[in-house]
Amino acid sequence: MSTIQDFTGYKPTWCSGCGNWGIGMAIKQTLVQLGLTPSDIAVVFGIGCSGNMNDFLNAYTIHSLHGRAIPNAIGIKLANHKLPVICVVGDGDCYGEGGNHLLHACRGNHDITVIVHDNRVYGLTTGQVAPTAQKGYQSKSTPAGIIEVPVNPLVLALTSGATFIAQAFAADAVQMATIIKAGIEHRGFSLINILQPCVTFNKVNTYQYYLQRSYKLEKNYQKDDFRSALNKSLELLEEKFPLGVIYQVKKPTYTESLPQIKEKPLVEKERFRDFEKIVKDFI
Ligand SMILES: Cc1ncc(C[n+]2csc(CCOP(=O)(O)OP(=O)(O)O)c2C)c(N)n1
Repeated sequence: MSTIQDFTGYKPTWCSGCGNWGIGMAIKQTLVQLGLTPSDIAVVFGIGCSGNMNDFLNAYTIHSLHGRAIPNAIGIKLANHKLPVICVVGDGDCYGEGGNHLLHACRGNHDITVIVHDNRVYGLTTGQVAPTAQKGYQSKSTPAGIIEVPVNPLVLALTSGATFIAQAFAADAVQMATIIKAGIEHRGFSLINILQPCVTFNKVNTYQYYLQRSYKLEKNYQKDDFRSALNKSLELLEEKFPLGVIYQVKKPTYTESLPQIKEKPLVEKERFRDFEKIVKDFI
């Protein structure tokens, strides 16, 4: 049985009060609850304050490129679809630079869990505007206010084919852990958008801001109904934030649909075990 300590890496360098602390703890709690050890899971990080968790979490990790966590995660999953694979990324990373990868991962129902730290800014590079920021939001990169309308990640994922869509709040570690666990257990593509206050660079979308505008989904909410999920996701237009699993349906995953690896993962196939030979074949 593993413990939080087993998953603990270096001491985080996040600002005090940053929502990332809660998210980091919820991820570790989930991995313990799932009975995993650090070598049972692959975690792919993007670049950002969120991506710096690469050093703070002890597991098999890749600190990839900005916007490129998802294709790395898909690659790992294709090589070994028995392994749980999660991505930890920022909103700039996943909805901006890597937006294209998100769309196609949803379309393929790739069995990965994407956890997005949605702080509406580029935190690591000191507060430029990110794609989820509200129109008119003033930042050092948009002193007169952002001109573009915000990306709605929930609608984007839903209409692109994701089979699990959830939203959580960085101040509620218990609900976050429940949702992350459900996302990892879900077979198929899961997007978990976490509302994460950036206490240093975003003075608008604060803890208070989200506390006043968020609510937990009703107990009788039908998460397998596409129209209900669409309506819930559209509430972002009014800055209302439903928290919980907004959509979940069962559909074949990408690897389940791929005849070549139906019978066993690529890594277990004899001819892929001889790494020296594969390298020789290519050079
Ligand atoms: C290809 C590329 N473009 C830009 C950068 C510079 N860069 C590093 S972190 C970052 C912003 C990160 O913002 P976000 O993804 O929202 O994560 P956060 O820091 O807010 O957690 C940028 C633009 C980079 N490292 N690589």
